[in-house]
Amino acid sequence: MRKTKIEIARLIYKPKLPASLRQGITIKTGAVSEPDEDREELKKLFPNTYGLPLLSVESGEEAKWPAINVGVILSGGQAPGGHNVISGLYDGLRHFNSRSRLYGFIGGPSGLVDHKFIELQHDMVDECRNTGGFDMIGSGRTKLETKEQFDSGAAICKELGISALVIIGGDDSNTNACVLAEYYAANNMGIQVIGCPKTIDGDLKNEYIETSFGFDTACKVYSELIGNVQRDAISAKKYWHFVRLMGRSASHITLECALQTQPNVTFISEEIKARGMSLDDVVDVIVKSVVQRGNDGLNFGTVLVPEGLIEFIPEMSKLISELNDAVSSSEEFNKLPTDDDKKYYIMQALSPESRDVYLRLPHKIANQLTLDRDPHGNVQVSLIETEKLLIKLVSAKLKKLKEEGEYKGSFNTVSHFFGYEGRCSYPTNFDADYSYSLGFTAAALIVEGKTGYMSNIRHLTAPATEWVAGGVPLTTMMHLEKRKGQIKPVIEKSLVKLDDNPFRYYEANREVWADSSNTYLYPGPIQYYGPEQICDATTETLSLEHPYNHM
Ligand code: FBP
Repeated sequence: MRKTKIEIARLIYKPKLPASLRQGITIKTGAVSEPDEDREELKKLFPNTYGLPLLSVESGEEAKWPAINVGVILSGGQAPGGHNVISGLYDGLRHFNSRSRLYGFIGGPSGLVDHKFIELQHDMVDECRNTGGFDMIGSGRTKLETKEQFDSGAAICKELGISALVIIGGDDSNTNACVLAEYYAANNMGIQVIGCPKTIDGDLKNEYIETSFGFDTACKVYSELIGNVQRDAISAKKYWHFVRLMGRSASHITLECALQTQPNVTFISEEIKARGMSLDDVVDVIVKSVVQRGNDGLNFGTVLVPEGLIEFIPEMSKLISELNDAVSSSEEFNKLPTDDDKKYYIMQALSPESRDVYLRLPHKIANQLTLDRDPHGNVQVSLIETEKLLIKLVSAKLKKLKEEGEYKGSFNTVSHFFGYEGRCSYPTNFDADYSYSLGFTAAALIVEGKTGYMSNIRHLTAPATEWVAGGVPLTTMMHLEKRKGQIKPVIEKSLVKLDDNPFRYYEANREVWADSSNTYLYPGPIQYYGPEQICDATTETLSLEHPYNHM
């Protein structure tokens, strides 16, 4: 089959591993670790996997490790590096015992439940090394949470002689991995479960996990595009570009792209919520920059909008929740014959404040809020074109300011949504090395008989040879949270913290980025070959959170 030059080159790239994983290994047991909160409740819920020690994988003697059959599952949205976790796991298992076998469950967690699998052979793994995408075995969003699913999984594991599962996913999938590990341990089913931190959103991180794989690559792809758009804007001098960026709820991607490109205006949803900003306040931030720049003759600029913004604006989140209550389970609503009837019904159901917000929304957005709903009947927030909503509202304000003689510029806009463009890119060297190391570490944890752990690599801003491999008990990252009205044990989703270095850097600089100074940065495309300081550098976020001073 025909391949591009970059694909051919990437297939033979050898991902870098921490020095400790190169030969024999030994697992060093650290302190017993416990979650920060809800200890008693979690101890009761996870009696077999609670209170395990932190582990580090260190260099050791070559030994005779057992041959093991392992199953691997990709869960949730694509993230660059998924294939490398699998190739690292495959190579790791065979490094420890060449008779070990690896099965891939097809189409995500449902593959385990429905017994759809494939044995991964050497040539299949070789075909996918350092490539983007999850097409090797596919992914899915089925949640593993019921006893029937767990038992069905155990049955196929028994049939194939599988004694360990690796689940590659985000916070929810690793929460499920934790529950599965406990269930198999409690019932002596002889199946270990190990998780790996995946998601472009960057919201699976904590005291133990520095970042998820995929975030580095996705942010670099988006930042290249934003930089290119900025260069076009400053060349043509006639458009304001509004860019909505993926990231279901946390704004890590948007913050990282802002740090890489220095656009005129950036919104961080977590700040909007913390400051209780209204839709009007948000619009005013853009208007201020547009007016200042326009009056200085600069009728162009860039605005970054996180995908989840709308749900973090208090009045919008109230409106969305009232809409969900009003329409999600209402048969009466579903039977109404016309869109106008539906709108009338909604108007009656809303509180006066939410009705007011709803009435001020442009027609198309109001429709997206009420008529486009998911299978549960809830508003599909991710489909809302927030960037277009902001353009409309900003235009209306500028028109008024122009009439009052306070604004002399012109306001022409182009809107973008960058999301899928970044999820399947060839992983950067960082993501290729990191995800391969995560897979290899998972193999080490498995051959050493561990279960209920997340594969973990630390000191990620150091050169890869100095990275530290290990395992964190999944229960250590758990806490209790209300989900759909019920208290559940979950791994906490990490939102942008307003007192951490990345946000503080952005906050300290944003006024200059917004004014007429034109401080754009142009990161350019991802580099795979060349000087290490360019090719292996990771994100601004990670560098600001974990400055390299480990040795
Ligand atoms: P994960 O949390 O599963 O990694 O997915 C992240 C993400 O890419 C979000 O950024 C985005 O909101 C969502 O998936 C899109 O989902 P879908 O693939 O179903 O369109």
